[in-house]
Amino acid sequence: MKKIITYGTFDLIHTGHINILRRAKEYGDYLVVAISTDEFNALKGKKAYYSFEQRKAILEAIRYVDEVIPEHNWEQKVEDVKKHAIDVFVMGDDWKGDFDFLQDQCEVIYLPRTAGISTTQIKKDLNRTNNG
Ligand code: C2G
Repeated sequence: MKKIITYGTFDLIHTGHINILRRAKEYGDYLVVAISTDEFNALKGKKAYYSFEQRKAILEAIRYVDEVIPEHNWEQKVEDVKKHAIDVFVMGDDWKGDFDFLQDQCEVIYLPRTAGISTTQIKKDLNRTNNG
């Protein structure tokens, strides 16, 4: 069984997230998604709208996702790849190069981001609409 892993906050799920999850799954048979805990998001300077538990429940309902695990820190990826016997690590290409250190453990693939959509943009648009 070929296992894939990807990481992210996955807040306010949108088609950009769905696209990368669908394309990541195409590289194997089993997709593990590590989602940032609320505490780690604070470290990333991000505040998710949905809590970790809500984001986890939403991801587990997506057909491409087989397992959801917590992402507590930047350092856990080496351990995760070992522990989950991962064959392929996939991230959006805004991270291109940042995780090449995993190349001696597994295949590292960066996929093009979906243009024109992001959680930040959604929040901005909603604020503008609500505030007239
Ligand atoms: N993404 C995408 N297209 C978009 C928006 C996001 O392909 N329009 C991808 C990102 O490249 C990333 C994944 O969706 O691979 C999750 O994006 P975020 O939830 O914004 O995650 P991020 O803040 O990049 O956290 O250790 C890695 C971090 O946890 C990644």
